[in-house]
Amino acid sequence: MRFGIVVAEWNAKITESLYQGACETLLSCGVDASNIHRINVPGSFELPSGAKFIASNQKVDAVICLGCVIQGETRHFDFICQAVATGLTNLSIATSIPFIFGVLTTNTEEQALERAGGIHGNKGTEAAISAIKMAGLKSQKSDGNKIGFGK
Ligand code: DLZ
Repeated sequence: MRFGIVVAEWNAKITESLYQGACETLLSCGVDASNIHRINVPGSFELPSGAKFIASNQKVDAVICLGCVIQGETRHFDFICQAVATGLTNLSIATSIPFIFGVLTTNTEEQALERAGGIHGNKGTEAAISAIKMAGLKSQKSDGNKIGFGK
């Protein structure tokens, strides 16, 4: 399987840890390194357009979107989180490709670090597992209680 990974550069220390978690998980599940395609975008707000770009230019089975939005004093947080969630949902529904929401939305940097390889695990790893599961839906047959998208 082939995967795209889009990484937001805002809060880069955290998003790089998310990337490491996602990449290591894909590799440990048998994905060839040559089948992992990474691009960077400036911030989480640009994740949907980066994800659309990679899906249009690479033949991928799923796109993992990694970002970290930390609550500040202004309302940026709300607008960015809403835009990413809606953008990725719309892409997933409009195409046959899963777009995975690997975005931390936290009150503090400490909370983000705890979820990027800290005491609460690594959201990048979880995102990669979701991507593998969603990409696998295409090969599921619809039989009995199992519902899939395969013929
Ligand atoms: C502007 C901004 C702010 C204030 N905070 C974050 C953040 O916590 N996480 C993040 O990924 N991006 C942030 N950005 C940048 C926006 O996502 C976007 O890149 C800019 O508004 C340009 O469109």
